Amino acid sequence: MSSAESEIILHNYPQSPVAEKVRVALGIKGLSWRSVEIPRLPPKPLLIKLTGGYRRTPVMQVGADIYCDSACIIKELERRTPEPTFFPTNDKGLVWCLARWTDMVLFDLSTRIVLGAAGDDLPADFAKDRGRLYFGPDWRQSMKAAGANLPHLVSQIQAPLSWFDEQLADGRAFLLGERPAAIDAQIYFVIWFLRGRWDGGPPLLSQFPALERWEANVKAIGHGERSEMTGEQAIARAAACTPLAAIASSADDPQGLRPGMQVSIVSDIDAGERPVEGEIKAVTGQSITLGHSSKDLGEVCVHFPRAGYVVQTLGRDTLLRR
Ligand SMILES: N[C@@H](CCC(=O)N[C@@H](CS)C(=O)NCC(=O)O)C(=O)O
Repeated sequence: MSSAESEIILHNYPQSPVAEKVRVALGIKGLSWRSVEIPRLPPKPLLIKLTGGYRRTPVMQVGADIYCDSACIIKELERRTPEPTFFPTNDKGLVWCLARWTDMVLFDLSTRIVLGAAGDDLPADFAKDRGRLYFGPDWRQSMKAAGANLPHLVSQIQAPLSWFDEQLADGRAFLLGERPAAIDAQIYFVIWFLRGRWDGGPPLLSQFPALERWEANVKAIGHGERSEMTGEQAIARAAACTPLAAIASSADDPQGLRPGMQVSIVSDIDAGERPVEGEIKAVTGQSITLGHSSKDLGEVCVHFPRAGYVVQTLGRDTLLRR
């Protein structure tokens, strides 16, 4: 494989907290990577062409393989570059459970605080897009309610912040000890978001000295070695490469999913997102890979986690969600 084929490309934009999670993860591994800056708001034609419809940030590309969702990205980075490991202690399974909680509960709470506090100060197009994405169909009402309930929401984030502070109180450099781990990035991005995007962030965080010391340690890791690339170059890269995805399936898939089936996949949150459609290339209990192709792109494989996503065989008309 040529070095270009194995080059890591991250489709991201500077202000994205979930992209910051992955940038720190790349820093933990000390990796070189290419950054494609994508628009902060749709339309995102080049990204959508690669993913087949997934519009969230970030997306990782390696050749003609496209990895959607930070959980999928972190798993793939660990597979491609096992050392230094993201899991320096024997707690990998528990750490994934915790990371799922930070993605769902903690990040959701932090978006409610940041967007609820910003309220009418948000530009109208941004409020409309993120409102629907994070607050659901009745987003105007829910976002107003978040603003009105800010003291309650802050009370809900205070406990997790104190748990992190407790974990770090013995002076350790990182959450699991002296070596940085995936979970540092998977928690840090929420702290980065609260500090950078909400006036109340810095005074709240100053109540947690061990957490602030850790935050500085994580910040000092940096983002690895980054260089820019254009979206057009990323498309050309995908077109020039063949996807790696191996055919994999398990006999006891609860939905009977198998390679060759045509399916759609979308987040299980009602966020108004467009499902990605394609043919299953590989499916396990943890991940699913769909193949899709277009004239100027050739065949690409798009990888998703299984947890948090609804997969449906095409032809059924009811979308199952949580
Ligand atoms: N579960 C996804 C969540 C990604 C997510 O919500 N990212 C935010 C940015 S931080 C987003 O996509 N916002 C809308 C956008 O960028 O268009 C992941 O872990 O990657």
